[in-house]
Amino acid sequence: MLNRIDLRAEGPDGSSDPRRLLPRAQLDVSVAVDRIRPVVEAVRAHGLTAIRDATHRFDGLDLSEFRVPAQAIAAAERTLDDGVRAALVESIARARKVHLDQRRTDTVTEVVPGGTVTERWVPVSRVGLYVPGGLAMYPSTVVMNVVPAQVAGVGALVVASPPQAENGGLPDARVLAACALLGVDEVYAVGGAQAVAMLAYGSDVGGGQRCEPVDMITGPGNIWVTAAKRLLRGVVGIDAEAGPTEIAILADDTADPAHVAADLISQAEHDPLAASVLVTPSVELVEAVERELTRQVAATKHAERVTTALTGEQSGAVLVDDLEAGLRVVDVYAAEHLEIQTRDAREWALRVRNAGAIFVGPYAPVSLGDYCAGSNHVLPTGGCARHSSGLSVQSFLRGIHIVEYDEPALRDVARHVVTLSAVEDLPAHGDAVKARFPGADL
Ligand code: HSO
Ligand code: ZN
Repeated sequence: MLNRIDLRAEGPDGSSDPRRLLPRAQLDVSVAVDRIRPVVEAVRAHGLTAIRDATHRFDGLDLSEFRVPAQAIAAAERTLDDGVRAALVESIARARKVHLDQRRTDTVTEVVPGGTVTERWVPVSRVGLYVPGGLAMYPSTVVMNVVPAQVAGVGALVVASPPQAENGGLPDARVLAACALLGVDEVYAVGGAQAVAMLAYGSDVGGGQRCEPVDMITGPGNIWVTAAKRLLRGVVGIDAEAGPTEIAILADDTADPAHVAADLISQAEHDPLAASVLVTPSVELVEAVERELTRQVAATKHAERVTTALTGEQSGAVLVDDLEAGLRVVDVYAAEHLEIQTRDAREWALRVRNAGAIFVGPYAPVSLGDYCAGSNHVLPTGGCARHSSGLSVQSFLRGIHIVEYDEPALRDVARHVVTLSAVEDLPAHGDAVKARFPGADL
């Protein structure tokens, strides 16, 4: 089922580039940007009327008020199935525990006597979270975006999610229930590019209510939402662009093929473009995993999209000479999720340089991390793990430097400032310092 990529013949230097061998699916966001530009412009210019028009066109619903009433949010929570509530509560509690440990403390550095730089961590004031509706409807994603923002101290957190005809024009009930459990009470039944534009520019939303503009937008979305976020980057802060999900598994002959197959399938279930990659020196393991895939895929609910993902060119079984070579492969690939199922798994995990999150040993499958590990599931895809991390408390903080120098401390360094300003042919910079010390030879 998986493409076989045999790197053993390539020699011990591991020079083959798995980025070439395992091409990543590319979404053409730029075409979508041109398509949604008029919608974004209309919301900017006409606010509510444009949101109504777009909702009519894209969601097929005639709505005049878009703010979800507090009673509807509370009702969604009350009618939540007990098991689902318990699972969400546990997911929230574990995520909160981990994210509380990510809080930053301000630092004061005494650069010289009388001269200090304080780094103060200040949360973003107002954040908009986009929560998709339809195919990808994930209350867990509400948890993973809201928890770090709340722990960071974000003052106002608002959610936008498409109206659902089956829920009387409100967003999905499970999304509303997750908002209620997290204490988020400003929710809008707006989806697509019009939601991103509403969050970025602010708008009347009917019923005498208004959505004020946010400073930053996070959360996943379809190609139109991604395009709108790309278009509005700069007007507001935007988190990373999320591509199709990826799992890579570095395994040796100690791995259980049934677990490996189940984990490859679990992420393939998200999307026909999802990537599932096994990297191993063991031919026997690859063959056993193939047998398991055939058996398990036949029994899985979303067999069709799983099969498309597993057989796509973005997925494969990569044979390497040994785990050292395997480590080089997973580092170049820089997967969103990396599992290590080997002897001494922890030691291997600590040597990995590029991955969004690493899942160690037989009892830490990626799906644990998707819901209940405490870790965040909003992670860099498409090789971005080479330079970026997943969503965290830090994503919602800005480090502001506060510079305090007294007169002797400035006098002491003044000539260096004057020299550097002259080198850059910006003498007025130096003059601003000289103005403080009339008559001094600087
Ligand atoms: N694996 C997805 C997150 C998710 N899984 C949500 C289930 N629900 C991307 O990390
Ligand atoms: Zn998942």
